[in-house]
Amino acid sequence: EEQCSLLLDSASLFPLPHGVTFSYGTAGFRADGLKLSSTVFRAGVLAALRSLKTGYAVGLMITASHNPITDNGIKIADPDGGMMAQDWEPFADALANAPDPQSFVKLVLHFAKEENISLSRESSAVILLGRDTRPTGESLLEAAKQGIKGIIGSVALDMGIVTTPQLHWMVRSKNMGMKASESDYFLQLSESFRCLMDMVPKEITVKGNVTQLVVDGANGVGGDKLEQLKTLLMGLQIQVKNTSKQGEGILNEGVGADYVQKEKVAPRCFGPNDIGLRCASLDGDADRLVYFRISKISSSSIDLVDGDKILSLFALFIKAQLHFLNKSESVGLNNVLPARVGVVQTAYANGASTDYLKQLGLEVVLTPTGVKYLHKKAAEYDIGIYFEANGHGTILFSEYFLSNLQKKGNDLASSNAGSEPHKAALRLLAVSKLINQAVGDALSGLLLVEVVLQYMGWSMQNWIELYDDLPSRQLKVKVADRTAVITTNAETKVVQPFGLQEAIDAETAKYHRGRCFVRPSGTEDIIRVYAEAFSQEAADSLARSVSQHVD
Ligand code: 16G
Ligand code: ZN
Repeated sequence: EEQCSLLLDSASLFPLPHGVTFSYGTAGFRADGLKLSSTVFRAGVLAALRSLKTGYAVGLMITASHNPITDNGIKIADPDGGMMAQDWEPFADALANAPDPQSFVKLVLHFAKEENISLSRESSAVILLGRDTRPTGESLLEAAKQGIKGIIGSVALDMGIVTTPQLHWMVRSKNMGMKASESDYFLQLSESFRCLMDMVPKEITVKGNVTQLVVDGANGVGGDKLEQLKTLLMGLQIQVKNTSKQGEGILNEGVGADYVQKEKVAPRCFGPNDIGLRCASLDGDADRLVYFRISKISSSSIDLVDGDKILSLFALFIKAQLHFLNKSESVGLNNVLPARVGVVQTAYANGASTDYLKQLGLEVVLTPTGVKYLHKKAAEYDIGIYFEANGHGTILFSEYFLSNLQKKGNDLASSNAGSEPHKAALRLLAVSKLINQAVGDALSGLLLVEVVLQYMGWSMQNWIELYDDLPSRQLKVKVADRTAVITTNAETKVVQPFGLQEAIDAETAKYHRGRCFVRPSGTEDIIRVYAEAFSQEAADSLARSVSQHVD
């Protein structure tokens, strides 16, 4: 009764805007920030229910990532720090689109009953709130708090302005009974980074300006956080540009990882002074990371090091450590710690990267686009490394493997301290603390890249030359109804409309090393076309001709 009238009253304060349909989509609700109050309020209620259902804290992040500054969005982090379980998405959609307060409350009560969620005074939900730097963030945060308050006994903990991965990390850490503040996050990253740096072999001579890095903060939250983090780091000189300080520029406008990766150009505020340097770019909420180098020939063109190449660098490093760890002459065969390593990519992964990873002897699997799919797959392995070409990714370690690794590390510390296997165990343990276990994290990813480059003694050039990307082209096609295109096999094959896949196959067959797929975007009202071939002209032409079949 009391619960019912409380919800009804507060829901009335956040009327649904006219003519918009909300969909939880690939990465939460996204829309014009001024039209999102009702959605965010309702997501607050949803988060409280999710916390009640699971018995743990959940997260609520207000961000629209790499999208324009006027957009905003909201997504829920589950107790393990990952994305909200997919089986709750239909309910999220229903809640967000309930036409009036009455039907909204009815839905909530019905769902709570169905899911056995008790809405009594005794139960209490905990929700960690975070937002990025968008101007609509502050008022949307209030709407979220109202939604949380709408469920009796719920507590909102405001984490302030944070990166998306920081919030996911906090949720995970809190639920694991660990310290979970921002300074704990910085401490964990900087300490595990230092531990890895201390174990960089001394004999390795570093070629080129290996400790110098210039970072594009996308005029978002990531640049500012990196400025804070870098004061705790030794052995690395980081210059941050586009930090969102007054007057520097606008969030995601001509800057950021999405822009750099899709347009293959340098972000704003990068120029002749940066030619040849190792540069990195974060996206607006710092869950994506790409590297690039401004070419010596023309400052408008860059050598891009995308998520695939970051993944390849990490895979190489992990593989080397596992090799040292299991060197039979030093540990005895029965002492080998087997690890099932899996690499997870999407259809957007450059074909050259997939070839490279397979040639390393790694198991490579594809999933549909979207972190929720990659993450889930990667979690099936002892060590699962996943990356989208756009720069979102991380390395997951299973609890089982980590506890064995810890044991093995302890054994080696007493029997063989300072040996290669011992160091390898310590390195892997440090990586598991440095790299975000909840979600892809540009800041922790950046630190791992930097330490691995130093470990290998690699310059930017060495990394770029790991393999040559096949030329590719991405196009968008506006269609009346994007849901008309249905795909299968991790989005590599079209099943509907009938005949489209045959047309794609026929076009693709015309090109040496041709590969092409189309899929409906999960974030925009368009169909995306991706094509790859032996030359840029061929990739362009393949993408163009397939686009005409989609239209
Ligand atoms: C979202 C996803 C990203 C994916 C992109 C695809 C998360 C956290 N983010 O940004 O992983 O690559 O959508 O967008 O899942 P699209 O469906 O429009 O191509
Ligand atoms: Zn993002």
